[in-house]
Amino acid sequence: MPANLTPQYKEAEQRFRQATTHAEKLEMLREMLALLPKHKGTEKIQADLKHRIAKLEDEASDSRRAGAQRFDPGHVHREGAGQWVLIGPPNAGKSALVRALTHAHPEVAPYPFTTRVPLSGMMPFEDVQVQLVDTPPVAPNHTEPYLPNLVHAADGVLLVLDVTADDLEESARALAAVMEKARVWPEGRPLPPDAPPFLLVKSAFVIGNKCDLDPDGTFVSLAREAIPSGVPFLPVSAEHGIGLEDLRAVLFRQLDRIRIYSKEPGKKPDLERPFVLRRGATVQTLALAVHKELAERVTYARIWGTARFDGQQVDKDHVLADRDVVELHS
Ligand SMILES: Nc1nc2c(ncn2[C@@H]2O[C@H](COP(=O)(O)OP(=O)(O)O)[C@@H](O)[C@H]2O)c(=O)[nH]1
Ligand SMILES: [Mg+2]
Repeated sequence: MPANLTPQYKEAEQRFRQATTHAEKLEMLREMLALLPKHKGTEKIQADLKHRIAKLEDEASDSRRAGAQRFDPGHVHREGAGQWVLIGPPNAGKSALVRALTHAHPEVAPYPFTTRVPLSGMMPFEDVQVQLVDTPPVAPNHTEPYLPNLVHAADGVLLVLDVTADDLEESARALAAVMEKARVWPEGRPLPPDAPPFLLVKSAFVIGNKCDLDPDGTFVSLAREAIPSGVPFLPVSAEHGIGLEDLRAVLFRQLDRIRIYSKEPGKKPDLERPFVLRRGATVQTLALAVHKELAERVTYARIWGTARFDGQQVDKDHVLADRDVVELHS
């Protein structure tokens, strides 16, 4: 009997393959189980998923018993709507950007190698938060060996450059080498015919920082030429706040997430803390985010928000839209 797997299930499976940590793998397996159509044709897959989930849960409790987790600079626990990692040459202004956009306080200094380990901060945007990860510099003769792992696991990459630097092409090459090691290809840049297999295509932007030092735009246009084509270029000034409000919006929108406000029957929706889900998420994905057992029991929902709906009843496979208000029913 055919399994008839849905596109949402296949996407979850794809993300499972990309997951680098134990916790992410577990999360994706649970999502796959919730999204799997339950019928005779999928019984084997159901059993297999349950087996793998149980195994990972056992391993997690074993390692908790074994004591404190080892510190791994190549992994930053994901928080908020999504994670962007900033990479760039020394003194490009990575730390200054994270300081300006978040409440974190990485050290900003006019000498290189101030930042030794990744440091993350949460960037507020409207009613959500986006995670930014500041990292040690990428120099042609030295790169922290764990950087490619950070790039591989993030949702997107910001290539931060100082537009006034005179070695932009060399810096761009060093950054491209990190991306290559991470097996990440910038979205929008045409894939070469000899591209290696298993490349992850990810959002990437070049951030042309210190444009306050370039009032007539000369450096910015030279910088645009120095960087690979197809990667969007955003001129900003971390220290003077130029372009930062637009950058916040771009960083959230590019994550392709939707915000859903859940409500209980007869009560007002919780408009303070939306659930942030991937675009394409269904009523059932929301149920999984609310509580994993609810995902098994949910049968329908009532939706307010998108013009078409006003408390209208939809089934559990209904695809949600940004800012929908949803009441789950089991
Ligand atoms: N003029 C100007 N200087 C900046 C800007 N952003 C950072 N800087 C300066 O550049 C130097 C390096 O900044 P930092 O954030 O530590 O760079 P990082 O090594 O990439 O983390 C510091 O002296 C900052 O004050 C900016 O937008 N404009
Ligand atoms: Mg720094």
